[in-house]
Amino acid sequence: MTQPLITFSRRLRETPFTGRILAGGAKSLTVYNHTLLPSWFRSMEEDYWHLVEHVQVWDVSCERQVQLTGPDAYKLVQWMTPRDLSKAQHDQCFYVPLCDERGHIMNDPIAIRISDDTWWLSISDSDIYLWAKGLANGAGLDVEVTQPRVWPIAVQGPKSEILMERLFGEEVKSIRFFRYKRLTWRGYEFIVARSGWSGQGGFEIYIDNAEVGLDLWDELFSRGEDLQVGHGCPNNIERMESGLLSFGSDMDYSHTPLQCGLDRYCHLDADLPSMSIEALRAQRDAGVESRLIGLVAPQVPAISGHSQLIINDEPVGEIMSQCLSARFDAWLGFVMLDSEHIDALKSGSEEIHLQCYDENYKAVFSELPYKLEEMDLTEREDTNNLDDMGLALEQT
Ligand code: THG
Repeated sequence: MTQPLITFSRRLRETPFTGRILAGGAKSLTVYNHTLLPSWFRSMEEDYWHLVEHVQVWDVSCERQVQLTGPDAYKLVQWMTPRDLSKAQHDQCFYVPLCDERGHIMNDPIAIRISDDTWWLSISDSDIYLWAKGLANGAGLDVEVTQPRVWPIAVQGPKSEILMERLFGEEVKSIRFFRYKRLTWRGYEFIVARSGWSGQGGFEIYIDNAEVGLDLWDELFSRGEDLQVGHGCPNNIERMESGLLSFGSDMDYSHTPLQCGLDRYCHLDADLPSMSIEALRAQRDAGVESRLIGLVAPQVPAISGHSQLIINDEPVGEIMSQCLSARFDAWLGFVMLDSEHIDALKSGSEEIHLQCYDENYKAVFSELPYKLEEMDLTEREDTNNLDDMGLALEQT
């Protein structure tokens, strides 16, 4: 399928690494926070296998930092999230739903405590800079909201620690999950966190100097040759298998974290000055009307934006994200489904089918994250070229 081109301009931001990812063979790009983000290099599947076996360097500059700095920085971030950040240490990162007064999700960034009075929100795809500025100014808070020139890059995959140690030394190994350290490379200090949008383990480096960042990027590749380091980017198949959510796809402004299985990031019994607490408590007590679940349909030939879910001949639910697993012969869907149907599927009183190109395939219910190894699926032997099926358009 021929895809239209995207026209670059100053509105659509390049990153310091755009030249590198184009030279590295990025075949498809998407736009995230008004910024270019590669979506695959060789093919979605080949990228997947390379990621789970080796190490990749990702340009995730599009995960922009919204900086809150000033005496009221904590007050502002805590107002925006129902996750308790009151005991945050100076080296900590937190995955946080940001929610409005109705409890609806505005974004799901990683919040990073930089210092006593500075926080970074490493945002997903919505304009939190505007929301945070509006809140701060409207409430007269003593906090400055800015978007500093910081571009995160990710080093992901099972060999990421070996590669990172070669550049930053042994201290890299002591960084715990969702913690960061300030580590020096060629005399320049970077924030290095153990985090990243894959289930394969790895690090993120917050580049705040484009020139040094490019040299660092090049050295990751030159020192990682024997590890088969490669270009990569967040991979839709891998992140679905690992149960990582994508704001804008799996959930949007109309959903609450309680509908998305993000309950563990909502401290509803704590006495927090968060604007969403009351609405979320009410929703918890009343029960959610619909919820994000996983479906698995074995033996589906392709994915399609026109697929539908059917219970008792009626269309139900909404497919938020979908892919064909690389490992198993299975279609995977993240689906927003009415709670009534979820109960009926679990009890076995209803069956759900995926209707794809006029064929019906029985789907199996799963909570997220999936436990695919336990689901009695057939391992794939073929290597369908998924990109020929317009997958690049779907999997973003
Ligand atoms: N790294 C950085 N910024 C980001 C992302 C990132 N901004 C946008 C987007 N990704 C934010 N969304 C997520 C979603 C999930 C996770 C991280 C960011 C994640 N979740 C783990 C999980 O669900 O297993 C663990 C979360 C936890 O236990 O705290 O990693 O990737 N810089």
